[in-house]
Amino acid sequence: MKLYDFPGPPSPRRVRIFLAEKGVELETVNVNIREGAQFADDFKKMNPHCTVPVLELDDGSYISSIDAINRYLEEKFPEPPLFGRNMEERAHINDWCHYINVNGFMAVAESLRNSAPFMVGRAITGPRNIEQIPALAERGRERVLYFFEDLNAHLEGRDFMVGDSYSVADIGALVVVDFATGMGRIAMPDGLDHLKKWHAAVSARPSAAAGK
Ligand SMILES: N[C@@H](CCC(=O)N[C@@H](CS)C(=O)NCC(=O)O)C(=O)O
Repeated sequence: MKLYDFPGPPSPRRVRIFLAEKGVELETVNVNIREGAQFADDFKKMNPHCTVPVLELDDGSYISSIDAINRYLEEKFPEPPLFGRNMEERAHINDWCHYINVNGFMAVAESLRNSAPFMVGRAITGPRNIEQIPALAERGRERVLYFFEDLNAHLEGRDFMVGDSYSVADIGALVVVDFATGMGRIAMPDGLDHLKKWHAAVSARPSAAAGK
């Protein structure tokens, strides 16, 4: 296996933290997306969607969705389980991961990619240039604030997103919160104490430093 990676952006970090929690190190190739390396012909042959990360599998094929990558790694390295320990946990983890992707990750991306000067003409990832729509940036920002509120309500009385152990739902939520408050420049409002407590705890795990 080989991981095509780049430190900083949220998507590669989700795989990095996952690997760190498993205690696994993979051979890694840096793809500098700030310099446009995702559009190079050789890279496009591996991933026509022009995004990082990409995982080269043992059979020499490539996958690029985070969910597919982390599920493959879970099967390769089952311990500790990060997709749940039983059917019910797996169902709730999948449920939360979907929510986090659609209402968290996509909302921050909507806000950032439709407003940042360095993303002019790059409102959506991929090989085609797509123009920014400023109103979507405003809507994305609003959605991120709702996302913070929803996570805060869910995390009341909980140490983890699902059940009593750390999972991919915690990884997804941590990366989205850091993406929002970092690159996204959307501060977490005052008063979200459950979210802040959980965020401090998951950020203190050694894996949280991975992919930064
Ligand atoms: N395929 C990934 C998303 C990967 C992605 O969006 N990667 C971003 C970095 S976070 C990227 O490669 N961006 C390149 C670009 O903006 O051109 C998923 O399953 O969510």
